[in-house]
Amino acid sequence: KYSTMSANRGKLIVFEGCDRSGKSTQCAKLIERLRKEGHKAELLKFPDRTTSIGLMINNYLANNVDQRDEVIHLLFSANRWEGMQKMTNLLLGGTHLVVDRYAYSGIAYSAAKGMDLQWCRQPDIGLTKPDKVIYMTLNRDKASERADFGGERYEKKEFQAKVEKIFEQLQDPTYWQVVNGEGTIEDVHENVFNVVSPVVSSDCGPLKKLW
Ligand code: DGP
Ligand code: NA
Ligand code: NA
Repeated sequence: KYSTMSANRGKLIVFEGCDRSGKSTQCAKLIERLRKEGHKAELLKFPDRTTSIGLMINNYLANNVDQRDEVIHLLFSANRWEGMQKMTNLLLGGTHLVVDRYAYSGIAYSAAKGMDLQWCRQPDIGLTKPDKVIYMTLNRDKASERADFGGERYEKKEFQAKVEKIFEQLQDPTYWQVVNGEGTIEDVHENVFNVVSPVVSSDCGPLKKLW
């Protein structure tokens, strides 16, 4: 039975940032911590490569196939829409969601190719709005030295620099928090948890929509 009281709903915490900025590691640490503190919490990741749309995205990222920029943009968005019912159910049932990438990546990676930013925003209109976005930064030289960098389509230093520029444009201080990813995993986690802790224990009101 879903709670209709917004104070009891789960909170939507999204991690954003360039490739190899440490998002996935911090998402896993945060889930572990929230559960240890007695919260219900689930980890989600976009793109979700397990669906049939996700497999098409995976083939594109692995450079197995090409797609028009508009087509891949819409597939990434559709992949988020596929997850919406499950996300809403979990949030209304009181489970906090920690999400590794969301609509902001959708805009940043497509606009970095030179696509029109306003066009890029459209398909994600109406997705559930995060209660907090943790934007992880990391020096590009350090990011590119991390394991496996360069394996996929977008993992090129010059392209990541463009992505970073768009993320900076998208930042909204009313619900974004920048976290420097350069410390130890534990130190960065403490910074992340200090941001998330007040969010999970506060009344954020009813679920809202982008944009
Ligand atoms: P990840 O599995 O988090 O490493 O993401 C795979 C790659 O796809 C990464 O380079 C970021 C990029 N990406 C994530 N979401 C989107 C999106 O919505 N649109 C585009 N064009 N790229 C995205
Ligand atoms: Na990646
Ligand atoms: Na990752």
